[in-house]
Amino acid sequence: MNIKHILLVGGALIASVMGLSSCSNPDREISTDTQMNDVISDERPNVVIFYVDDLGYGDLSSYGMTAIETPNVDALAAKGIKFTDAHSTAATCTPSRYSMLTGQYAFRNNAAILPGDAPLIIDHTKPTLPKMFQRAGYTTGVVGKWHLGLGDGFVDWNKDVKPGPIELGFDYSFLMPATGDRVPTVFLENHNVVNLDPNDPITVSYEKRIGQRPVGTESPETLKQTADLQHSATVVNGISRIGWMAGGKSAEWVDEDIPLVFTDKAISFIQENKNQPFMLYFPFHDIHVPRVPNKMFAGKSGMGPRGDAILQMDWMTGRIVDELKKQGLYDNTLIVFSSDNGPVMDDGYNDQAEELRGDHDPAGGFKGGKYSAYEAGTRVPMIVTYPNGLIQNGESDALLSHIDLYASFAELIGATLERGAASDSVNVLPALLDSRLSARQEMLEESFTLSLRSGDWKYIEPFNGQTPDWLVNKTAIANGLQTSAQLFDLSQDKFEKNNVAEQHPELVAKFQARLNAIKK
Ligand code: NG6
Ligand code: CA
Repeated sequence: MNIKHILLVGGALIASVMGLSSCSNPDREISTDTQMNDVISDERPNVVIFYVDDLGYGDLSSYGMTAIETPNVDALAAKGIKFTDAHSTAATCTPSRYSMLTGQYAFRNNAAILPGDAPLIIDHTKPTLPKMFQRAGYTTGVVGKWHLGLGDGFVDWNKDVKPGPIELGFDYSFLMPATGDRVPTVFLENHNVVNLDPNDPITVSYEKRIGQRPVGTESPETLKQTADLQHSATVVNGISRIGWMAGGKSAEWVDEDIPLVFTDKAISFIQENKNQPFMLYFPFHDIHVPRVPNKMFAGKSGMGPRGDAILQMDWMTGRIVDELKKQGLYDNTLIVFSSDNGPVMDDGYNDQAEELRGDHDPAGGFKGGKYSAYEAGTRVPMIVTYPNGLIQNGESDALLSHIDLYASFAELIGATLERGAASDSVNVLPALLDSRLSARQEMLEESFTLSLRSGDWKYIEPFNGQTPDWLVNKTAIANGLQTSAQLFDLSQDKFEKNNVAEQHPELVAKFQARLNAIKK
């Protein structure tokens, strides 16, 4: 380990002991502003978080997929660290993102999947991951799917939409407000809807039908894909959505172009900020439903739109990584590539994901998938690259969670955590940089219930609560929601086939006591 970069931030000496090899970017002179004075040098890395939506552990060729190739992501895996026991914090999107950006478990704030008109669920007066980067002098950006709510409860899409990412510490944001399957189907740049015609204002309702657009239940002939009842409200661009929307015609997105728009915005952000350290959070819409790939990828995977969306996601990753290389930034950028939860085949649209998957196992053998308390709910692909800072690349079985990025990045950039910030986040930076090192001993997995890993043991808390109707009807048991405790020894039983709770009542009691303590 060598002390490579020393800088004075706000008068305090911060020495960051990273294993950085020589890296000198002549452009990388830090500006002198009120936060930064007497700067000696700033070689702190940029940070890019590629956060794919619903990508399963087995959905990359570097993680065993044979049906199609993901060469751009595989190239990252080949040069970086490929984690085999890394986890999203939760088995669904909103709680995962909540935890990554706050360093706190989502259950502490009852963060669950949000409707498209929900208020911002992160308290913007509290510390956040992007604010931590900002305080340390980084420029921060988010481009992609948000799904953490916007506004204070009465959002008017025709005015400044806030609070949102800007108030949470992002200098720039370009968003899909919720999900691709939820209205409003418009982009938001910073505080405003893009291309909105003031004479055609947008209204959104999750309660009742509004507007003149067709709805999926009445006009199936207008649809590119049919959908379940939940996804059969307002039709935009031949896709019926959850929720109703009126107005905003000129602002509607075209689903097939979303990958191009997001990729271009990310590239512009990199170009504009190449001269100072930046953090870019890039949450993909892919491979979430509705899967409506661009014509470059439609029909190319042989597995239908879900496979095509994987190819599209890989292409987007490649373009952004290429831009980092073109700008001479790649070597000094720490890239995290991962997914917000496990895989799902049918998530509401008839896109034949199941019928066309052939032998492909999106969960890579693990039990469950998106929504599930079993491993495939949160065990996701995770790759870290950072040529100037990696100590040892290769495969790592370190146990870690995305909730740890907050504390780990603080260490990476020499920032101190504010009091009370990121209280559930553990600094696992050494393991992010060295594939030989372990990280956590214990880790929580959130789903509709809670699971606790302790080394190779996995405990699933009994579940007696309520789930949404669509989950109860379809898959509650398959998702690990049982009224009695479940315990698995993953060292013998990686795929959670054999519940040994009855054989180990003392362990079950210990796990439950520990969970209760974490909850407090
Ligand atoms: C569910 C939707 C599902 C998906 C999910 C959020 C129904 C029946 N299902 O409520 O399609 O949108 O929410 O996915 O409405 S996530 O990856 O953003 O968590
Ligand atoms: Ca998701």
